[in-house]
Amino acid sequence: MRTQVAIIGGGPSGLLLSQLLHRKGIDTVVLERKTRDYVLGRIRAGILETGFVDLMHEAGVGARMDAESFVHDGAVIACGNAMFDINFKRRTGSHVVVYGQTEVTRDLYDAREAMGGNIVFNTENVVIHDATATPYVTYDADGGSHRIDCDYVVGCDGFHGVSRQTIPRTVRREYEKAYPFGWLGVLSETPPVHDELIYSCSDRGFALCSMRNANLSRYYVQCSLDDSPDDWSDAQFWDELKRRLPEEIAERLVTGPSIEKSIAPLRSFVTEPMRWGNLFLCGDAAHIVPPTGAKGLNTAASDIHYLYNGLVRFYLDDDAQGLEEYSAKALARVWKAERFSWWMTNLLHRFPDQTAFDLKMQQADLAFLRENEAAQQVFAQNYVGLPY
Ligand code: RFL
Ligand code: PHB
Repeated sequence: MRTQVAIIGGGPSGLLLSQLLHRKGIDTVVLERKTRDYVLGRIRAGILETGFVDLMHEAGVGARMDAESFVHDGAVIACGNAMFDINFKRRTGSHVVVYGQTEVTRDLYDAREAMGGNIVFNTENVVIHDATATPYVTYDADGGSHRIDCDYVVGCDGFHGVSRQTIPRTVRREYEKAYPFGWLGVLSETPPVHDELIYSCSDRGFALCSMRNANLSRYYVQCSLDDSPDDWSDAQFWDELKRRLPEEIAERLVTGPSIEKSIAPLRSFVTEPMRWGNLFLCGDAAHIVPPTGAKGLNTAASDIHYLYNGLVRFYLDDDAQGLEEYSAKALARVWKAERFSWWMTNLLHRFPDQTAFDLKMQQADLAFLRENEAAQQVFAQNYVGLPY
C-alpha cells in the first residue's frame, strides 16, 4: 500500500489530522491498535478551547458539537467553604466549550467513514522504518503482515505508543515529573451540581465537578496511587466528594449509580524534538499534562494545527518551511500549557510530604488569585487557551 501520510493512532489527534488532510486532497492511512468501540469507551477530556472548536469546523465536523455543546464563560475555584468565580469572558473576551472527547472522537470517526477514509483497526506490531530517509511502516492485521510506503509518518499513538520510542535515545531528550497521587473519576447520569465547573481544594484533597450534558456529570477526587477503582463503592465516592466541596454545593449534589469509574495517574512529560527526519509526533505521544488545567486534548489540537498547516504548505505550495518549524513552534506552546497545568496542580492538591510552609504558600497563592484581577486575567488567558 502507498499513502502520502501514514498516521499511527486513531485517537482524537490522528483522526483530526487525517480528516483535515483529506479535505485538502492529501491521502492518509490511520493505523489503530484497538477497535472503534474501545476507543470510544475511554472517558477522558471534557473541555475544549475555541482553537480546538475552530479546527473541528475546518475539518467539517462542527455541526453536532455546535448543537449539543455548552459554552462556559467562567469557572469556580473553591477552598473549604469559600468560593470565587473567574470570569473568562470578562477577563479575556473568550470562553471554553464543554463537549466530551468521546463525542469529538465519534464525530471524527463518522466523518472519516462518510468520506471513505482508510482506518485500519486491531493493528499489531506496528514498526516505523527508515524515518530519516524514505519511510515505510509495517504492521500485522487480519492474520497477515502489511507494509505502507509513505512520505511522512505521524505518531499520534499516545503516551504508550511506539512512535516516540522509534527516535533514538541519543536524539531524544525527555522531561518528566510524576505526582504522588491520581484522580478517581466517576461518570453518572445525574444533573451537574452547578452550571460552571468547580475546582475545589480541601483539607482532604482536591475535587472537581464537571459535566458532559444536562443529565451527565463527571466528578473527580484526588486519590492515592495505590487505590484501585474497585476499592471505592459509589457511596464512598459520593461521601468523599461531598466532604471536599463547600457545604452549599454538597447539599445540592444529586448522586446516582456510576456508569464509569477509573483512576488516572498525574504526570507532566515532554519529549524533544517532536520531529525526527520524516517522523512527526503529535499529542500525548509527545507530551502529557496533569488534567488539572484541561490542557491535554487542547495541546494535541495545537500540534495538529501546526502540522496540518505545514503539510498543506508542503503538498500544495511545495514549501517545506512549516514542516521545518513544526517542532519548535509546537514545543513553545506545549511548554506554556505544561507550566499552567503544573502550577494549577500545585495550587489545588494536597501533597503527602507537604510542610506547613508549603501549605501557607498555597493559601497565599489562592488568596492572591481571589483578590487580584491581573492574576485572574492570567488564569483566564491560560485556561481559555493561548493563541496558536
Ligand atoms: P490518545 O487519545 O491516547 O490516542 C492514541 C491512540 O493511539 C492508539 N495506539 C496505537 N495504535 C497503533 N499502534 C500502536 N502501537 C499504538 N499505541 C497506541 C491508542 O489505542 C489510541 O487510540 O492520544 P491523542 O489522540 O494524542 O489524544 C490525547 C488526549 O486523549 C488526552 O490529551 C486527553 O484525554 C487529556 N485529558 C484532557 N485534555 C483536555 O484537553 N481537557 C480535559 O478536560 C482533559 N481531561 C484528560 C482529562 C485525560 C484524562 N486521563 C484519563 C488521562 C481527564 C482525564 C481523566
Ligand atoms: C472533565 O470534564 O473530564 C474534565 C474537566 C476539566 C478538567 C479535567 C477533566 O480540568
